[in-house]
Amino acid sequence: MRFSVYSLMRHALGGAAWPEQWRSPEPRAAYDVVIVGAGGHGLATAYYLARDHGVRNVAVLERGWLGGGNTGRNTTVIRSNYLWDESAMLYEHALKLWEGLAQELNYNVMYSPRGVMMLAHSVHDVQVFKRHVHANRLNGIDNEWLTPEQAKAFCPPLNTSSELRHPILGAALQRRAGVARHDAVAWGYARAASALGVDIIQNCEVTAICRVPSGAVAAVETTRGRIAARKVAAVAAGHTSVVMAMAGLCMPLESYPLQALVSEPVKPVLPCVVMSNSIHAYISQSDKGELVIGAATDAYVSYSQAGGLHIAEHTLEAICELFPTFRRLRMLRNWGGIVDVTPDRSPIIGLTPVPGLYVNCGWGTGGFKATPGSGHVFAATVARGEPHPIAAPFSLDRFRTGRLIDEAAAAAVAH
Ligand code: FAD
Ligand code: PYC
Repeated sequence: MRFSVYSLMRHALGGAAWPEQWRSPEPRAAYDVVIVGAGGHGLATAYYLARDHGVRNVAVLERGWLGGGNTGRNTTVIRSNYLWDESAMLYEHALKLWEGLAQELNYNVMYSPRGVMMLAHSVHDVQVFKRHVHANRLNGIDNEWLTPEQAKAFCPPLNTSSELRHPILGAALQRRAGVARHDAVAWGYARAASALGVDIIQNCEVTAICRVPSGAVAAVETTRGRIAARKVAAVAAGHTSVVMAMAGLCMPLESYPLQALVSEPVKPVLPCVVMSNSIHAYISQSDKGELVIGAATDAYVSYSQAGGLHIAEHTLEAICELFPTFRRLRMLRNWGGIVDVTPDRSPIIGLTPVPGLYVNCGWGTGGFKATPGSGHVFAATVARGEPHPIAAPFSLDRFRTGRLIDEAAAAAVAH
């Protein structure tokens, strides 16, 4: 059964048509779907392929370790307060799945809807966030406007003094939004997918995508040998451009370092997530007690998994102005990830010009929140060979047609 795809392809190609460079060694295995990247999105895709579409002959190939990419490096903010209808549908679909995910996976992903508050510091901010509040409510998504006094009541440590260099003029609050435990999400999906028959192979980097003369994908070359595949789904986050180039595709993506840090752990002091796009900082408190603080992307493209120190310093200045009591805390550790950013700051989910090759990428600084929804609609897209209705607007083709989904203002941190 495992080798049926390979045998069929050999038969279809009549042996002689099989390109010389692939003839030896023979593929070690053959799958209906090979997923490149065992982050949350890749693992969720595998899980929903098996659960909803009966596609269980699936391999998830990971060059490092499971969840060791952005999934294990992010600051876990989950929200669905995006501006445009297409995005609202996508992120709200994900938020609804988050609400039942621990039960679904029988794994505690520690989803905690403690509220995400976005601060407005200028007339422009106020206008933009109020526009989001109205747009969200028209889409049935909770979001409300708070005065500075109401923001202070919701988050007592917040400094709402009018003496601030960037005073708080109000805030948009999504109460159903919150945080989760990032690595638990990867492990939860991995365990559930594995239980349904999916193979998850770590330390297995995809180094080439092999295509038959008609152009369709047929196999991937990896550091552990060749693996035949009827379909290949690239879910490689910051390295998507590299993977897609293996199939001759140039993607509308730029890769940037994005960094975060945590303080030493303290008793519960911060009841919600607070974000400030204007001054480039956001903060929450993990269940371990650490204050989780995120910064902006670096200004330059890079594959280095570490952001500039001056950017972290700027973020800490902003945090200390917003929360003067946190000045006394020490930093425990910092880290970075590589995020892939599209021109309109919205993801790409769907088919590609290469038959059998699918892509899920471009989540930039904000894909963790989408993990369940992304996997769910991408699995349907890969299984059926046509876009799931929620995924359809996020096609690669939109960069040709010009039908972009500009979510720059909803991005949590400036980039
Ligand atoms: P990843 O988890 O990166 O998985 C991709 C995997 O592909 C990696 O494990 C990688 O090793 C593997 N891979 C790459 N190339 C190959 C290859 N050739 N062969 C095999 N495997 C390969 N989003 C939010 O919604 N909220 C947040 O608060 C938030 N904060 C963030 C903070 C930071 C510091 C960072 C870096 C990101 C943040 N994000 C946030 C963004 C979020 O982390 C990502 O959008 C999301 O995790 C992407 O998930 P993924 O599964 O697509 O990618
Ligand atoms: O998209 O909400 C978000 C986010 C927070 C931090 C980084 N991204």
